[in-house]
Formats: sequence, structure tokens, C-alpha cells
Amino acid sequence: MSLCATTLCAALAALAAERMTEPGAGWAEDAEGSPISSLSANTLQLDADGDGLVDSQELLVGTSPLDFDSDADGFGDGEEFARHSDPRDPLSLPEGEEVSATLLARGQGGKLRLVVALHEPQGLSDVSMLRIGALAQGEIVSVPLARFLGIADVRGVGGSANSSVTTIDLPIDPNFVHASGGMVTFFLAAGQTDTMTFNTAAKVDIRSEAGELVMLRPIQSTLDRRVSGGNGGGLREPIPVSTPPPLESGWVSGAICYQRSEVVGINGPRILHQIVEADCLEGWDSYCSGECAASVGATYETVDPLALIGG
Ligand SMILES: [Ca+2]
Ligand SMILES: [Ca+2]
Repeated sequence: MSLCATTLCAALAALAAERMTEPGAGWAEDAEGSPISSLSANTLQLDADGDGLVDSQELLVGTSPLDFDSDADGFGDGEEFARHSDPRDPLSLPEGEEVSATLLARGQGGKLRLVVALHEPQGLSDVSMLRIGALAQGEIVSVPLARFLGIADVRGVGGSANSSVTTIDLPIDPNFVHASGGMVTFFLAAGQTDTMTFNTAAKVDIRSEAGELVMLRPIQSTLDRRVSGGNGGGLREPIPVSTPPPLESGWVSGAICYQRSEVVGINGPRILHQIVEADCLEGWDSYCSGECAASVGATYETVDPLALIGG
């Protein structure tokens, strides 16, 4: 039913065919991905420093909205975010020459907003493709970008060495997470249409807790590792969709829930984790739930994006 040249494509097309509940709603339809060149600038928000990230996205990434290159290492903030290096650490530099992409989530205007950034080494071209999906209630579904273009904020800027950086700010109904058994993993894969290969993948886990959305944010940056003592793990960060946030009582300001989990089950690209350590850490511009420590022992399922692309 579709031409699949990659492990990811075949795996997802099979899953979509198996689990599709609505005609045309699965990965199979979107198997070729969306060409980045089909996305057009559609943003109303300001990017004062021209690094590809609007102010609210810079807040999420932790960079200065008035500094194109916050850590002065020669690579712009948007490019570093897309290429998985730390834009706040001059010793952390982008690596690799392939298409790269990442995503995080934030809340604004009553919506959960996925913030996607893509770096194309050859500049904006027809050969890059991007696919976004979600694991919800045990099913992997496609998030067809083409259907979201009318409401997404898309921005493109130049990167280093004639490369290009595209950011996509995609509004999602928060009830999608609240109604999906309390947890949704959003993930993406990007690659090249000419070879039908995916070479980059990323994911973000969003949980519904007491009416709020919480992002389980992996510790990737060197600054994060300094705070966590180098133990790996992740951070549980509230992402209220309304302003001001109606946080439940018991949330501690200036702290964040640090959690470390272990893999207790693997089923293809689906990974079952169990939280083995959890506590509120101080020193963060966020909030920590009073229920943080009690989350030890809880399990949750996510997607391993590297397993999806066969990496
Ligand atoms: Ca900016
Ligand atoms: Ca930089």
C-alpha cells in the first residue's frame, strides 16, 4: 500500500495499517514525510535577534531573546537547538553534516505547542523531509504537518555555512493529552527524500497531572547535567497552557522534579520505563509538584525515536 525503503517507514506503515481507526489517519498516508520547502513563513511573533527562535521559544530553550548567539561560540541559538548542542554552553558545539531536528513543548494561549527545529546543511531544499507522530493510548499515529500549516507558526533563517534553520510552532489541543490516558509521547524523524533515509529523531513526553500538562524533559545539556550531578535522568517540568498558570497547591516555586528511570520493557520502538529516583531539585525557574517524590515506582511508556529510525 505504500513504498517503504526504510525500517522506520515500514514499521510505521505496518503500525498505521494495523491500528488505523479512521480512514487516512495513519502514518501510511504520510509515509513520504512533508517536504520542508512546502512550509512557508507564517509567524506573527517577533524574533528580535533573528536566530530563528521567537521570544517565547527562547524562554523554553533558555537562551537570550536579544542575542543571536547566546554563548558566543559562532553558532546561532536556533541552529544549536536544531542540532542538539547546548546553546548556553560555548564548549558544546554542533556535530555532524546531516539533516538534524529536535522538539520540545510549551504552553501558550490555551494550547500545548510543539516547538520543532530543523537544520538543513545544504540550505532550504526539496530533499529534506520531516515526519511528526505521537504515541497515545498505545497507538502510534501520524501528525500530518500539511493539515497544521494554516495554524502553525513557521520561520526560516540562515544558519552557519549556507545552511538553513526552520522552526515550526505547532498548536495541539491539550485535551488530546488529557484524554489519552494521561500521557502522550510526541516524536519526529527527519531525513532525505532522495534516499528515503531518516538520520535524526527526537521525542518529548507530555503527561496530564491534576489538570495540568507536564513535560518529561530529558537532561541533555551540560548545564542541566551540572545541576543534576551527572546522574542522567529527566526533569518533570509543568507547561501550563494558560497565563497565569493555575498551578495546584503543593507546587514548589524555584524547583523542578528530577526523575531517573530505568527501562523495564521493550516492545519494538515502544519502551516501558519505571521511575527509580525522584525528588524536587532547587535552582530552576519552574515549579515542582509535591507529588514528585511519590512518583517512584510508577511506570510509563514512551517511544524510542532511534529504534524508530533503525539507529
Ligand atoms: Ca530569537
Ligand atoms: Ca551558540
